Amino acid sequence: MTTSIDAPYEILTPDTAVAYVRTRPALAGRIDADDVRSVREIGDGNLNLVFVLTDGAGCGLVLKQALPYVRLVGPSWRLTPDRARHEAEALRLHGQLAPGLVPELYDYDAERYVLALEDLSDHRVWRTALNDGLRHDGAAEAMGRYVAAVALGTSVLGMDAGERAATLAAAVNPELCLITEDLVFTEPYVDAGRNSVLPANEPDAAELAADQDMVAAMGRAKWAFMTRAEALVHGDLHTGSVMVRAADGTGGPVDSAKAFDSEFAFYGPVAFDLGALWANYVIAAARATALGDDDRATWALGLCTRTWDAFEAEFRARWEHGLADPRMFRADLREHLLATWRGEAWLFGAAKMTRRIVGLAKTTDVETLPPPLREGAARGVLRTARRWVREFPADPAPRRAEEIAGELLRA
Ligand code: SR1
Ligand code: MG
Repeated sequence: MTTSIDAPYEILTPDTAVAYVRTRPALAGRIDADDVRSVREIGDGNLNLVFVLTDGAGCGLVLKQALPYVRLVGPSWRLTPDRARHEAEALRLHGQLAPGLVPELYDYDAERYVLALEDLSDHRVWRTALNDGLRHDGAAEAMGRYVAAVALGTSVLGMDAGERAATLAAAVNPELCLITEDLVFTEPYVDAGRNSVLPANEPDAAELAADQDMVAAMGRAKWAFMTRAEALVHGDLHTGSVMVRAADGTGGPVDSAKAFDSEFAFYGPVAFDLGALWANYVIAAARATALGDDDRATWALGLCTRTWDAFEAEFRARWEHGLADPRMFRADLREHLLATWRGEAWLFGAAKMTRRIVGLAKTTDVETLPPPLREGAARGVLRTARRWVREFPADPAPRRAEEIAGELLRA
């Protein structure tokens, strides 16, 4: 399949991956290119090719190459491969600010849009682990700390103004942002022909699109997304963008959790990443509720507070020592920002929930449920989103968001 791709640069295949490694000086010593035992293409995302190479000593290396189109749809949807550069630049910066919370980047090839990355074969994608009923406690807190490190370290709060301006300019990522603007904020309400739901959920999707409070809230969310260049956010921080490893080798507490796939990174609202996590916790809870496991649903919803509390604590800690200009950035600003982000996490969470139910690029949490269960899970998620945008101005406590979701998922 990969050999016939029409691209203005050479596309990697399992047969050419080892030869490619030999051409990259930065990869010398990362893997024994003379003793590679396996090359597997494992890309299961919507956009890219991903190869894992393993040598005889067990050393691994990941090569991730951006295709010039959306893999999920095919060559008819062209998409800039320069998204790989955005991912590389975000990874470098985020890795400095939050060591251990993103994969290590060994090399970036700007001519063939290839990132060479740390092998995380001893980790699992958090979403699939959640689908399997595992927990990996500590991952939600790790992601809260990651978002906080990025919020302070890439914004004017923690970065020199000139450096931040240059970073922002390089991070303008219009094609990837347009995908989010369309798929997340617009299409659940104005179908562009890419939406789909079970027949039994068609009334739910129609109610959503006709909900004028929801549409108005999504207009405000889209405005914030498109205008508020607060920090170099991840931009697509769902549970499928987190790799987890349990200390006990099963699904117990994590000794490692890493945010990956930052190709949607851009200067945007800090709460967009928090909302993405919250939305996916709700979706995980919807699966648990559909499967009759209310304890697990309560646990999954509790991840919203866990992420928020870790975010808040880390942000406060970094504020103490990491401010670029403490003359004007004082405690009152810190409290204002935290209150703003806590409320906006509800708004962006609602946006990220509905797109995964009615729009293109759904989630396995819900899609792998048998249709009779999927119907109820989808309805519960859509109702949660609609209630979140109504309630958050009154009570932005994450615990309240969890309670609302719990009630509506069970209804
Ligand atoms: C067309 S790309 C669809 C989705 O895949 C990515 O993971 C993003 O979430 C994007 O919206
Ligand atoms: Mg992705």
